[in-house]
Amino acid sequence: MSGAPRLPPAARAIRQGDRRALARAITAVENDDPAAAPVMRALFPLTGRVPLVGLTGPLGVGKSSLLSALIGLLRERGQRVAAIAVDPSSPFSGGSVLGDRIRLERRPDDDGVFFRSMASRGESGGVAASTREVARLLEAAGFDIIFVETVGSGQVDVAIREIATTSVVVLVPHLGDEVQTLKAGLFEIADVFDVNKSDLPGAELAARDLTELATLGTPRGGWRPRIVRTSTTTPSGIPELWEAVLAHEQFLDSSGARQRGERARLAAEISGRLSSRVGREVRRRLELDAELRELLDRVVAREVDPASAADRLYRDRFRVK
Ligand SMILES: Nc1nc2c(ncn2[C@@H]2O[C@H](COP(=O)(O)OP(=O)(O)OP(=O)(O)O)[C@@H](O)[C@H]2O)c(=O)[nH]1
Ligand SMILES: [Mg+2]
Repeated sequence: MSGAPRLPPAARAIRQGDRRALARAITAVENDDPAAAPVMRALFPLTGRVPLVGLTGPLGVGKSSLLSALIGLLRERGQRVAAIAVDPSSPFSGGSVLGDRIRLERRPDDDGVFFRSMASRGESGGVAASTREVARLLEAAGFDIIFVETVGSGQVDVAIREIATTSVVVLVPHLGDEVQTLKAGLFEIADVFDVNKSDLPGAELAARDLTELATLGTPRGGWRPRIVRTSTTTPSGIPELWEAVLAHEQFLDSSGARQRGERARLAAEISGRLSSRVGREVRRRLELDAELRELLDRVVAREVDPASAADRLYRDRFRVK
């Protein structure tokens, strides 16, 4: 491995497949531990080459079951697969989250699979950034394909586009009303639509409906979303789902969209990090810095409105020169 001796010990251990070093680094990233920075810095140049496949969709549509089925398929093909499940922020949806863990972690003897659950803590920019960092660690550890399962606050996670190279939106037959109203939004997100639970009635109709919409819409960046049908219970359609993902990955390479997408994601990552950091700093200084506290006092006294206060702060303190 060229350059390997210059890696910090923790980064080298990750490259060599040390699972404990990998788990420790992931925890450090999740906790915003400064110890993660040198490891991330050293590994970054080695990353950005593997498919990062996002699975999103309403609660209970079968995302985790599909993930299990896809992992099974890819393991048979000899690929090393990692999966990150971004938990919904509410701890009270715990039942199915626990179910996910049980379903996915039951491969204790297989070192070609790695599964990690991550808490999503409010700020979606923050989740996207730390998910991408964890994905980089997994890539550096030698995984060939990385999956991310998320449930967004609006049922489908828009932030998945900031993470994934290919986004799969999973739906079920008889799309509910809320999904109907989301449809336009779904087309902004989905590279692949999967109608799962196609063992239930109505799957064909749902798939046809989506196909029609996909044909009518303008293809985003030259790609028309693929529509597939799966059932994890039968099981059926799993290889076809993977084929659709690969077709999109190949499109990214042949069209030059991969570089453009990565550039946009990295720009979002930098600005997301910067704005959350500036936001924290401003909140802290509004109480600690005498001048800023006085400004806040004046806003509280209704002498200055919040927008003018923000304008003034931006102008005086934060404008990028
Ligand atoms: N009939 C049928 N049931 C399925 C299928 N796939 C999953 N299920 C069931 O749907 C339920 C939810 O499956 P999960 O895989 O946990 O769904 P999920 O989308 O990961 O759920 P959350 O992570 O809680 O949003 C479980 O009871 C599964 O057994 C399918 O293809 N057909
Ligand atoms: Mg799940």
